[in-house]
Amino acid sequence: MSESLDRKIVSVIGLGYVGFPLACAIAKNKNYEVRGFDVSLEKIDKIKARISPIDDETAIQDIKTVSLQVDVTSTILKDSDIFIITVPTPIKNGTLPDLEAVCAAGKSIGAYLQKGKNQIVILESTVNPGVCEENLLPVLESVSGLQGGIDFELGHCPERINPGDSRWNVYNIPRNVGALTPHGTQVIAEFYRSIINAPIHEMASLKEVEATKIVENTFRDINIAFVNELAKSFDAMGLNVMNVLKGASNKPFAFMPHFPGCGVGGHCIAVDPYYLIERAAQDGFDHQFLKLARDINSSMPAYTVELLEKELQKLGIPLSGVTIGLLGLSYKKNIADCRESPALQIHSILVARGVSVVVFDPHVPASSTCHRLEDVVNNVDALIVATAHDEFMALNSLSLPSRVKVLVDGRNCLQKDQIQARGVKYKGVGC
Ligand code: SAJ
Repeated sequence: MSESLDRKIVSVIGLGYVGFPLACAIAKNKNYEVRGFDVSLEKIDKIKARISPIDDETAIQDIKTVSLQVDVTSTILKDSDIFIITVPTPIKNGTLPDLEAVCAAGKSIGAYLQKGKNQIVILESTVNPGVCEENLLPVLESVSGLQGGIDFELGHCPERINPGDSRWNVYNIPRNVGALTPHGTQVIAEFYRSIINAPIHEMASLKEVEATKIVENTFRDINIAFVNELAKSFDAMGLNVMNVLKGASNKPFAFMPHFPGCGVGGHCIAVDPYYLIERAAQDGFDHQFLKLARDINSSMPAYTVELLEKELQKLGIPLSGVTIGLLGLSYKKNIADCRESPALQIHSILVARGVSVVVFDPHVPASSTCHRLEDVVNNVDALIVATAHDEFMALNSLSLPSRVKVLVDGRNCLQKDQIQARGVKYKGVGC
């Protein structure tokens, strides 16, 4: 590929919460003609109608003005100079990395790699150290018959999109870059510098770049596990973990607060540690600490149901005989994504215990059995808040019928005193 990046065709494979904002950002730079490939016809049709397929304010605005050629067939990748892979990297069978989408993208791209064009393939999806060279590169080389690092470049620039974040977006989040060759790292870094107004850090090792993102998210998982275990300990001790964390947070250095809750969901934090655990095991290392943190976080949905059962028992009410209002299905506040959501696990546990459950999530209407907060609270004996949606803050002032005996706040997001003042027993996670 020539040093100059003028008038280059850039293809983005995977138009979800990572790929779609990225495609829009690239299209805003007139040096690029942007193509988009996704297997979802629904996404493609929305984009063609200039409707964002994701709930992201920046992307919702961008799609109104940028030019994107999108399609569900990979022929749209033909003649691309740069291919960017932004497909999901989930887990399968509970804890195993699933690289199916990455390898499928590699097969599609491999068909369009041509000798002498010096094309670039960039993986943005979150993966463990080694995936680029051990999994993706062999697919690209076998399909194209070309050699990575010589006929084409392969690089990694881990995505850092934070769904629902109004401050950090694709344009202003710093990025790390690595590639098979130092020259490749430099060219890819220059490409990202042409679309992102934040530092782009060139790293010497492709595996170390892959490791940065896994480390970032595993760091978050273990810190959440720490406060979740504290919550269980302080529940037994009768201490309020939120007050303790608030106090610890006024230390001006060396303390970064995380908060306990009904569990860790999403396709990043709840998933990424398993990629590192599994890859390290291949080299004979057992990540005991990371696995323990995953076990603690995975125990929180059941712990939340336990808290409810204990509070009902204190009132002489068996769990099996009540109707529960489950408020929130998505894994994080004010978004609709339910992947790995603890709320879904809480729902399954309640149903397995023979409890009737009324579900309301204003961001997930299709899976809700009720569509107004008032209708939930007027028809249940107890409530579990599993997602801290803004809409649920109304519970701090909403009149609650005498039938509602207990409210378990799975995100410690409500005002305990205001709830209790209306005769409802409030129990938070660790408070
Ligand atoms: N959670 C807790 N306690 C906390 C923080 C989160 O229980 O203190 C739970 C959330 O409720 C949720 C899960 O963990 O169920 C994940 O929450 P998250 O805020 O980490 O949100 P994600 O999964 O969207 O993580 C993204 C990640 N961004 C990327 O991977 C690029 C992560 O690296 C960010 O740190 C995170 O956003 C963020 O900071 O919000």
